[in-house]
Amino acid sequence: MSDPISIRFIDSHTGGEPTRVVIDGAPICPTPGALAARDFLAAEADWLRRALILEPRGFEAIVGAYLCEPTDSDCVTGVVFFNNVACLNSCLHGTIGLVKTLEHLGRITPGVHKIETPVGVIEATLSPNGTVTVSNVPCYRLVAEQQVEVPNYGTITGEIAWGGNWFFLIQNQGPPVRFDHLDELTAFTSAVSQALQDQGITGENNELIDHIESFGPPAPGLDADSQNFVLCPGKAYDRSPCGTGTSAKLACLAASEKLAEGDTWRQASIIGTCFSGQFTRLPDSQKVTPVITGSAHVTGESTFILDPRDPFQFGINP
Ligand code: PYC
Repeated sequence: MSDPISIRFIDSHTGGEPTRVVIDGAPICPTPGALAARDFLAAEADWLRRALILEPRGFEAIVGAYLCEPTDSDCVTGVVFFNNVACLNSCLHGTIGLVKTLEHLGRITPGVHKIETPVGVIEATLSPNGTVTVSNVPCYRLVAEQQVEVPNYGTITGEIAWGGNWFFLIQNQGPPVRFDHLDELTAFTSAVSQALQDQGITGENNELIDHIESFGPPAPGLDADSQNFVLCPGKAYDRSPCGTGTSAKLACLAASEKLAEGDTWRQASIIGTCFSGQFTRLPDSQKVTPVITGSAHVTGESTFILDPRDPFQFGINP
């Protein structure tokens, strides 16, 4: 029987949404680049994702981060984020958590840091006051009014947008966007997700729309323009306002001219935490560059032991 494997990691949360950054013990991807690392993780090292995120060591809301050598030497690191079901295209709450983790490790100080992801290079600015501002990849609205027939809910109309992941954005339909309606919101957005798949409604190039966002007015007392509930692939809800989701929202607001370039949008999450965002328009294009600001806190550092004698070495129901 082989020896136990030790995996060192640092945990943080961004607006309540956890990020687990692996800092030692992971298998090393032989090819540089975040895209190559995503393929490597999926094909050769999915056990790492399962061991770190699934119970008994994790739970469904945690997003893991695997660091890799970037192809672009201007980048401080490459990263692939993953959750309870697969690798993600991108994750901005995770990026904010990663930046605070790199600061905690003494690898970076306040300033601008480029990070390579599978969907492109993003730029994160760590401020002396501890907040992190991420300039995202170009984002855009693909469809302004997409109808989908959702069993038990009827016709739901939403926007389809790219924010680094594919989103279906629903405004003022379904259950109230309030924390005490979590179960109904999860059931509603899961039904929308299934209906989109069943009816062949996708992002560009037939890509799966794997995040569903439901928006409503902010709860009284919240200093925000809107409150959201975000269903992630794997059925966990985002405790943060979702950075890629807020980017998709900004792309929609830009496309419908409901927010001017440079103006601030404050997006509250279902638990009441906030990201603020602005966008700039890209020349000769319908695309925008969203810039999202949030804060994260390191919550712990630890080592997992994966013991070959443990029936749940790689998680329950891997
Ligand atoms: O913040 O972009 C985000 C995100 C994606 C999935 C969970 N959080």
